[in-house]
Amino acid sequence: MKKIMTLCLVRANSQILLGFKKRGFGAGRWNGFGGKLKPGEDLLTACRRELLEESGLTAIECEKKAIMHFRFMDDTDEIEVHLFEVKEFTGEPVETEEMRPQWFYKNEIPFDKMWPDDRFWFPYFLEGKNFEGQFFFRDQNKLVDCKITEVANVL
Ligand code: 8OG
Repeated sequence: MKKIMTLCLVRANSQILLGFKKRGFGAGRWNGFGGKLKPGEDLLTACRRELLEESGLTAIECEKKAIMHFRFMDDTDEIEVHLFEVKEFTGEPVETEEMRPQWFYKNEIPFDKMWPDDRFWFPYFLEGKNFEGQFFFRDQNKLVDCKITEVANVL
């Protein structure tokens, strides 16, 4: 089965907003904001909802930047993550029970406290590229294979 998720990265004043995940899948790591689609929900609606729920920000515009496929050795399910970028929003970041938000400059991104694949694809995102990625994990801490391709348009 395929689990479809959104991931939203907010950019403002040369900084990226990340949230420290306090509970659930990926807890203890910094990440963008996102999660599973609700039944009947489209990607954009889910992206805006998750961003608001987890950071307190309302997206004015979301731009699709990437599609990433994650497979784990001990799990037949595949995770498909749709990455969006938000450059315009209203509101101020607020800490929620799930996430503690913080702005980071490009050279301060805490890759050693993020998903292990992020250090490979973040440079594409930071350079404004669209891309597709395939990632294969042994477990949640060990990435064993990764392939990233720049694309003109993300489907
Ligand atoms: O609903 P939940 O918080 O469990 O959603 C997980 C979030 O984590 C969702 O936004 C998708 C995202 N995510 C993965 N894998 C990876 C990954 O390898 N790197 C990053 N940066 N985010 C990921 O599911």
